[in-house]
Amino acid sequence: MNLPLNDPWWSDAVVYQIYPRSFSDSNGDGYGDLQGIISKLDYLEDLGVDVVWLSPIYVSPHDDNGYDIADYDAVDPLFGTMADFDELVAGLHLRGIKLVMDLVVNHTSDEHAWFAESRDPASPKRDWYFWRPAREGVEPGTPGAEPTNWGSFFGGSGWEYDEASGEYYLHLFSRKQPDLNWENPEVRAAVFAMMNRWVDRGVDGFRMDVINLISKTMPLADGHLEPGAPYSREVQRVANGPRLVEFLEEMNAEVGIDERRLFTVGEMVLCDAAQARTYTSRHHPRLGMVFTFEHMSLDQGAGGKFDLAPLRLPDLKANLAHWQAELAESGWNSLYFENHDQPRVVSRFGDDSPGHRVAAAKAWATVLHLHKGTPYIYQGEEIGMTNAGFTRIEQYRDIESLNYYAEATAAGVPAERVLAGLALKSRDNARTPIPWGSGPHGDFTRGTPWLPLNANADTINVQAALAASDGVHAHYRRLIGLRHSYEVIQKGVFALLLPEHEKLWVFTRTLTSETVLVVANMSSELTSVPVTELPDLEDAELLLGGSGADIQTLEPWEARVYLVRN
Ligand code: TEU
Repeated sequence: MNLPLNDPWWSDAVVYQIYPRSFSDSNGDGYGDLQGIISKLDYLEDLGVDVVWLSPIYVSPHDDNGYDIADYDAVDPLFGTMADFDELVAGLHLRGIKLVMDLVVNHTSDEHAWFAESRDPASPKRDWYFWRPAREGVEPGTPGAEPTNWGSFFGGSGWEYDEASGEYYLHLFSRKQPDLNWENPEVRAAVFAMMNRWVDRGVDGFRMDVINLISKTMPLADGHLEPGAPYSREVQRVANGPRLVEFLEEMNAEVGIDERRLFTVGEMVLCDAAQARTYTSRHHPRLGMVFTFEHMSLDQGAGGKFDLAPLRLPDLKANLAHWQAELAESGWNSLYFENHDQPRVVSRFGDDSPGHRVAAAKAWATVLHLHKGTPYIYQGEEIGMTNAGFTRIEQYRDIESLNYYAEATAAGVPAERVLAGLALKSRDNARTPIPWGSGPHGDFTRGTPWLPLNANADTINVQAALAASDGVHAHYRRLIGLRHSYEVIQKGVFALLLPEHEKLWVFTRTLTSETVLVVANMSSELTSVPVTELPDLEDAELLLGGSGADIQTLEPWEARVYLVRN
């Protein structure tokens, strides 16, 4: 069914992501939980967000912090009970906030009952996963015997040998995350039925984990191998497989995504803007929007995310502008700099030194939130939280970080270099618990936090942020208010100015007779503005930032938003 051409309800919405284990702990076990979230609902309402995206709370052995699900229909006792969940839904809805659940269906946990059954070659569920014999002519279980040469996203081979049956199963992520075989219609039916149960329970949509990996190019075959590399990184060839659109359309129909006006966002590794347009076009809606990775890879070299490269501002501006243009007429953008997999933006692209942190966090927020699309705030971003500042491998918990450390140091990379990469890029940078106040462990828990808090939690915490009338938190409230109030911010046509400028990020949004102009100094130096190249600001109204007086020179990280009525 096609969506009517009127705007979907999320076209003026702002989303807030909660990573439950790090949000707020109510019972003192060191892990955040559902009652902890419930205790902060007034905080979310006051911030003004419209949607909460909740990272996984399902039963899980937590090999990948809940992205390895053992039971899709039950709440992990670590987080609470189904009654707590119902209370959370009711509390959010009472405040006019919608709830979007994480949907992780490219893979399950190896402890899921489906996989347990599937281990038996005679089971009708054998085909629910990708079981394959060893490579022909190679002794099963020996090096090189994997059915294909694919590597896993978390290091090592993408295949795990199962001695009992003498076959291998595919896992694009950890060996405890076996990939589901979406070619099998029973798998799809089981997933759609599960989604329907959650919708019936009151959830308003889904954030779909690595959803463009569900259709794989069959038959599974070797990928290109770089000289000297043990495994192929061309696991990419399994993204955007030939049946992806078909599977998404079937899901849409079976779950009633359009009829029930459900919010959907598909996380898509290796998806370009043209593909995103076909997935999010409002004439053939398969998804509400897509999470791209392109802008998140501009500060890395050919060696992957831990191969650090400096960000060139013109590249980042160009990438966002490209997505704005590609999805301008048909399709819809998501807007994000942070999530539970990415480092803190103020440390990564900004300046987290005490003199610049607040202004830099506000500048990054301003440019993101003034683009066209749906902005996402990741918990803690709204108080300008910084990277974790870990210096020892013992401080990390993330499976990707630990595997990378083990592999890289074994391959002879000096530990200091590996730690330097992790300090900038590890996923744990985003996962440190939220400091609510300046008490022990930032008032996150009465017990011992599962991951250490940032060392700066005594100064960078929610209590301090709420007290600062011109701080990062107040700034986010204003940005959310602007999106709710101005149609030009929701719908205005985007245009990038001064694309090659190394420090200034300047763009306009235009709708009929109104133009919004954003001028931001994305650097820690005073920067002069070539005013003759900007729209005339004589009668402009300053909506946000600065004193409005002199725009010839911008302070470090000063960002201004003007409204010009033509
Ligand atoms: O992430 C998908 C993904 O490919 C990357 O973001 C990955 O986390 C890593 O950063 C690659 O370097 C999603 C989830 O967001 C992530 O937390 C899960 O670990 C992953 O899928 C598997 O479910």
